[in-house]
Parts: sequence; structure tokens; C-alpha cells
Amino acid sequence: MGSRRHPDQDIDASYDEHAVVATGRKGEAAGVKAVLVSLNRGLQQMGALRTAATLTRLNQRHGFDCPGCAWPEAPGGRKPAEFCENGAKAVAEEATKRTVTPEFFARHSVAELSEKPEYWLSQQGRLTHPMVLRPGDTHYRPISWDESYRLIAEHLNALDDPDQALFYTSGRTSNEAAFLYQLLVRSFGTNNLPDCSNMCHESSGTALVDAIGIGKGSVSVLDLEHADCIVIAGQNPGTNHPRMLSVLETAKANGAKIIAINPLPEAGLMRFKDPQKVHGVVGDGVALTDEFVQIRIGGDMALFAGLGRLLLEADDAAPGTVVDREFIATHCAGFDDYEAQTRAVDLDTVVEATGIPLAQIQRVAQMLIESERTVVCWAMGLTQQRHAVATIGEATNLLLMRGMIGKPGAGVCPVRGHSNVQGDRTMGIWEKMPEPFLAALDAKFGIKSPRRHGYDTVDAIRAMRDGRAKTFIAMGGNFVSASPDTEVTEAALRRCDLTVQISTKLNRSHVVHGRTALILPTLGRTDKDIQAAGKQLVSVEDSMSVVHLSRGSLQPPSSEVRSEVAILCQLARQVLGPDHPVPWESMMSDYDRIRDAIADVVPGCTDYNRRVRQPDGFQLPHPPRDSREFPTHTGKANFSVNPLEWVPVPPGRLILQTLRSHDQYNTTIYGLDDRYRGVKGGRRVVFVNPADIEALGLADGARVDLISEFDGEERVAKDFLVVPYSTPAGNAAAYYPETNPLVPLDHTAARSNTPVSKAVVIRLEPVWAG
Ligand SMILES: Nc1nc2c(c(=O)[nH]1)N[C@H]1C(S)=C(S)[C@@H](COP(=O)(O)OP(=O)(O)OC[C@H]3O[C@@H](n4cnc5c(=O)[nH]c(N)nc54)[C@H](O)[C@@H]3O)O[C@H]1N2
Ligand SMILES: Nc1nc2c(c(=O)[nH]1)N[C@H]1C(S)=C(S)[C@@H](COP(=O)(O)OP(=O)(O)OC[C@H]3O[C@@H](n4cnc5c(=O)[nH]c(N)nc54)[C@H](O)[C@@H]3O)O[C@H]1N2
Ligand SMILES: [Mo]
Repeated sequence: MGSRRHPDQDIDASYDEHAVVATGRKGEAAGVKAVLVSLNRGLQQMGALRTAATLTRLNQRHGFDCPGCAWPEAPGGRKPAEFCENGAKAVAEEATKRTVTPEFFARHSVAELSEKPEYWLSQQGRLTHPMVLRPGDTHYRPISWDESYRLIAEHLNALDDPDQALFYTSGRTSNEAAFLYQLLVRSFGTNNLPDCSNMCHESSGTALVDAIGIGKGSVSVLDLEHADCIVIAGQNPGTNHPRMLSVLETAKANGAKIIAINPLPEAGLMRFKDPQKVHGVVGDGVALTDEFVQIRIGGDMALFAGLGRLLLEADDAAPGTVVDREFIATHCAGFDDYEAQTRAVDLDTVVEATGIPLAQIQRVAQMLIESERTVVCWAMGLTQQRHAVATIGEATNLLLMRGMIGKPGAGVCPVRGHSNVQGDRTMGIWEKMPEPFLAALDAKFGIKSPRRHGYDTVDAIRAMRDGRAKTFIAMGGNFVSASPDTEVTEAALRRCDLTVQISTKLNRSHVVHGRTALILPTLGRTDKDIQAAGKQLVSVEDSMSVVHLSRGSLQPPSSEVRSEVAILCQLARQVLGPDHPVPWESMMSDYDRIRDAIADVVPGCTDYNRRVRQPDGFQLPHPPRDSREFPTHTGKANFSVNPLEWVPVPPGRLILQTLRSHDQYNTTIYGLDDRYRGVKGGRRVVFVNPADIEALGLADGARVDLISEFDGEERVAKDFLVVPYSTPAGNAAAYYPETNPLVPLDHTAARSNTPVSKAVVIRLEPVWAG
């Protein structure tokens, strides 16, 4: 790194945010290159000893859960290296030896830090001490833990109404901490528990609760391995869930057909090398996808509806071979309405909405018809759309029509993001937790949880913007950069009297703050956690409802750093007073006591302490999966009927999706390359179809401002490099969070209120040099 004057990671000396080298697309996902990248990243951040200590424990039975994605470990026979390149990067980022100390904050004013790009902030390392910024201060200063708790308690207890406080959660928090957090928040008197899920899979939860009565996926890894047809819609597993590729490869070896529905030919879906296998290391890679459906952004609902019509017609031609009438009669409601609407779907409209030729739609229909065990997987390409809930409803309709749920090898598979986002919800992190949960919580602890629903993420931003919320506390995450409409969100946070960030690493939410601001450093998944009763374990739930233990083993970045559980218990005592009935101290000293409480309150968690210690943990109940029971309002699985919606491209405009590069974890930027998309050395790129580049009168390599248009308002993100790319005409793609200023706060999915991050209407305006 050349000459460094002081110990911070002075990447800005050589880093020009606007410089970029974009080359052509490159190769297949994973393989040897990926292994080398993981090792390198580990060595740079952690040194050799910590690299060996972490990578050998990652996702092992006696190790820690990968802080990367929520993809499950294979049960039973875990591979010696049950991790991927991006899991290794996530670990290296957390276990880094770089630190952000009080001296760092003395060197850099908040004003200076707020000018730094997210990448620079991401690379500074782990937070080591509680820090405070008081009104009028230019720099964060150290503060004791006790003083921090007093400051927060003073603010909270001075509010006119507990609903003036907001308590955000990101999806890395353990089950134990999540349970205590919601207990603290509800004891304090509000349900204001916005979380990252509001921006992520909320649409999946909303659609699935309506359709099958539970918002979680119904399949396990074994189901995927034994499916004969797997649909992967709106997901880029090669980057975001790399271990899923090994499972897909096994499924394929077992004869499964794979259908990828995506505007982009994502590397992992097109070609994949499994670094765990010798042939993966030397061979050419496997083409995973049998049918690549290069859909227009937002066209999925039309596609699923069109497929529905083709399936109904195929059943007309050979009655009883496609539609599972017995399943429908026994288990479903609403089929007649669905059938009537779906028979009337206009296939020309489907072709227009999707951009997919009818012949290919017919081929896909034929694959579904021939399948006896179908799984549909999806992620953000479906959930972050205006009509996301309806789209997921249509996908589920297709499965219900064929009886593809609650049997081996078939079902719904929303692939979760954060490693414990699903567990956090199970533990009560939700602004509208159902009554039975609240009643059980109250009965267990002798408290009175409020019943009025709280704010989700978008409503929390509105509440701060309008002065209705004054205190903002975040258990992890990077609210400022992850949320939509960056300018509005930043102004909203700045209006707060107090902002508190309980964090592992420095990020933009520390430098865009309320009048008083606190940074409280906390342990991560990889760190050793010692409390009064000795070494503590935590537990997490993966995307397939398996709950298991995670044990950190590394020396924390400083002796001042406290666990999330400890911070919450100490804060709760200060806020709620010495007479509060919850035994905060004893739960803090021994996490088994938290798990005992979880066992009494959370459905499906009886005997939690014992079962979570089984070698592979235990799977939570899921009535549709386990016994074809559907706890919906009708008591049956519900077909949904919705007017067809898609995303037309206004003349001269593009529909922009905002997505992840191969070198980031959400707002934590690992590096400036996107190897699978052939981008090197920069992130301000916009991928555009070559025909659009020509039609808009731009040249390859042109620099443009992105201007989003919504409801008569304009939003700008400046200076992006145009990169010709294989995406449908009229569609474009660029990285999040650089493009979050373009996502309008009020443009959200119907019913789930998830920001529409995957369909922003933009125009490109050339940047004129000089
Ligand atoms: N390494 C790494 N791993 C991660 C993350 C990370 O940032 N880095 N983030 C984690 C989190 S929180 C999450 S939620 C997941 C996210 O996992 P993904 O959902 O895979 O993440 P995105 O990068 O948002 O990619 C969205 C995909 O949907 C496609 N898409 C966009 N619009 C449409 C559409 O209209 N229709 C269809 N069919 N496809 C569309 C895009 O081309 C892209 O392939 O990954 C998790 N894992
Ligand atoms: N435009 C656009 N916006 C999006 C998306 C998109 O696709 N496009 N995706 C959305 C999605 S799917 C999601 S999930 C959100 C993500 O939103 P968030 O979860 O809020 O964001 P992250 O970047 O994952 O948060 C990273 C920070 O979490 C802290 N952290 C990491 N590990 C721990 C831990 O163990 N404990 C604690 N207390 N803190 C920790 C670190 O300080 C780090 O800086 O963003 C959403 N925003
Ligand atoms: Mo997510």
C-alpha cells in the first residue's frame, strides 16, 4: 500500500470514486480463482493465523455461522470447507485486525468522515470503544458504557410517547439478542421495530401468509437436490448465495432441469465450477441453466400468469395430467376465480410485458408440465417491485395448481438475505407481531406489550422526516445507506434528537446523525463471547427454518467491545428501572436463560436449549411443508387473483434496477471489482443495452448523470460510466447503495411497503467535460 502516514487505511490516496476500468464479461462463477480470492482477502485483513482459525471453523458444527448469507449448511455430511468466496470475504471483513479507535475519531472530524465514500468507511476496520458526539462537537469522543446507557435512558424517558422512538434491526443479530431487543422495546411501550426485512423479503412474507399461512419457504436442501425442475427468478446466487450453486449442481446431476428468469445472464447461473470438486478445478464448468429466460424488469407476474394459462390448456388437452384436482379440492380455496382469470390472460400482452417470445414461454410451460417435483426460488428481483406481492402470488398459484407443496422435492423457496434475518422475525422483530406472540410474551414476563402496530422502515423515515419520531436506535445495519431516497433519509436522521448505532464496523450511519449521536461497538459472529457464567453461544435460523448454534472463537477487537446481549440487558435496566420484572442480569450472565424464555414464548421452540445443541440443530415447524395444513384465514391454501401489472418503459427512458456487485455485502464495500460482470476498479457504472446506447445517442464509455423521474419529481445520481451489457432493451442496472438517492421513498410495493429498488424510471444525461 506504499507509504502510509498514519495507521488508518488511507485508500483514498489512490482511490478515485469516479475512475473505472470496465472490461468485457468474464467466465464462470466459483472455481480456483474464487478460492484464491478468499484466501487473499483473509490474509490481507486477518493475517495467517486468524485466517486459518476462521476459515476452518466457518459453518462447521463446532464453529460459527457464516455472517454472509442465510443459505443453509448441508445437513450431516458437511464439506471440510463449507464456505464460499463471498462467505470468506464476509468473515475477513468482520475478523479484520484493522481497528477504528478513539485516536481515529480524534484525527477525523465528522464533517471530514461524511465526505468519505462508503468503501473508505467500510475498510477502516472494527469499532473498539463507545463514542459520543454531543451537540456542537466536531469530533466523536470516548464515553463510558454506563454514561452511554444513562444518555439513552434520559432521551427515551423524556419522550412524550414511546412511539416517538424507533428501533431498527439488521439481519445479523442472533436469536438471543433479537428476542431481548423486542422484549426491551415492547416493555418500553412501542412496536416500532422496523428492520432490513422491510426492504428485502417483506413482499414474500405478505404473499406467502395469504397463500399458505406462513411467510417462510417450504423446502429444505434435500428437496432442492431431489427436485426435477427448479425455477430461479430474480436471484443472482453466484454472488449472493454461492453455496446454493453446489446444491443446484447436485440437483442437476440427479436430472433436474433449471430455469433461470433474469434480465441479466448472471455468471453463476450460466456457468459454474465447484471448487470443492476436482472436476470443478480442472474442468470447463457446468452450464447450470437449461432455459435462460431474459425477462424485462417487472415482467415476472405476466410470465407466471401466461404459464398458468398454458398449463390449464395442457390439462384440457389431457385431462387430469397437469392440474392436481384432488389437491385443489382438498386443500385449496379460490381456484375457480383463478381459473377464470387465468384462462382470459392475453398471451400477446404476456409477450409484450416480458419481452420473451411465445415459443420460449411454451418451452418453459412444457418443462413445468413434465415436472413431478417443482421448486420455485426467488429473491430481490421479484420482491422489490411495485407489484411484488401479486407476482409472488402468481408464482405460488402455479405451484398450488400442480399440488407442488408439502411433498418431497417441491415447494416455495424465497432465498433470504442476511444470515439471521429469518430468525430475527421468528424472535419477534416485526412491527406487527401477531396477538398470540404478544400474549405469550406478556404472560411469561408480566409485562403489557402495546398492541398498536409500529412503523416499518419506510414509515419510520416518514416519522423522522415529519418530526413524529425523535430517537433512533439501530441494532446493526447501515440505515442511512440501505434505505431509499438517500437525501430524504439523511435529512430525516438529522432531525432526530438522538441516534444510536450498535455496530461492528464504521459506516455512513455513524456520520449522518441526530443532534446527539452514539456509536456502541459490539461483538460479531466470529468473536469469543465471555459472560459471568463462562463462554456463551448464540443461535440463528437459516433460510430453510433450521435453527442451530454459532460459536465465535476469535479475540475481540478490544476489551471494551460488548456483546449485543450485554448491551441490551444493561440498557434495559437503565431504561426500565430496577423494578422491571424481566431478569435482565441473569439472562445476560447465561444465555441459556434467554433460550429458556424463548422456549416458553416463541412457537415451535419448546425444549430450545436441548434441541439447538443437537449436531445440526432442529427445524422449526411449517404446517404446509409438514402436513399440508394451511393456517390461512380460510384454513386452506389460497389462490390469489390480481389484475395483471408490468413495467412499461416510457419513451426515451430506461427502467433501472439497483443491485449488488460481486465485491460488496450490502452497504459494506469489499472492493471495486465485479469480476463476473467484467468490471474492474470502480462502481459508478450503469449497464445498458447496446441498442439503447445507440438510440440515446451515447457512446460506449460515455459519462452520464442518472436522473430518476417519479410523480413529477426528479432525483439525481451523478457521473456514471455507461457500460454496454446484455440486458433487455429499455432496462438498465447499476449498483446499490450508490443509486439509492434515485429510489423514491413513496414508490413502494403494494401491501408490503418495500421500496421499489428494482424498477426506477430514469433518463441518462451526458456529463460534459470542462
Ligand atoms: N456476497 C453477498 N452476498 C449477499 C449479499 C451481498 O450484498 N453480498 N446480500 C444479502 C442480502 S441482504 C440479500 S437480500 C441477498 C440478495 O440476493 P439477490 O436478490 O440475488 O441480490 P441482487 O443483487 O439484488 O440481485 C437481484 C437479481 O434479480 C435480477 N432482477 C432484477 N430485476 C428483475 C426482475 O424484474 N425480474 C427478474 N426475474 N429478475 C430481476 C437481477 O438481475 C439480479 O440477478 O443476498 C444476500 N447475500
Ligand atoms: N437500492 C437498493 N437498496 C437496498 C437494496 C437493494 O437491492 N437496492 N437491498 C435492501 C436489502 S435486501 C437489505 S437486507 C438492506 C440491508 O440493510 P442493512 O442490513 O441495514 O445494511 P448492511 O449493509 O447489511 O449493514 C452493514 C452494517 O452492519 C453492521 N454489522 C455487521 N455485522 C453486525 C453484527 O453482527 N452486529 C451488529 N450490531 N452490527 C453488525 C456493520 O456496522 C455494518 O456496517 O438494504 C436494502 N436496500
Ligand atoms: Mo436483504
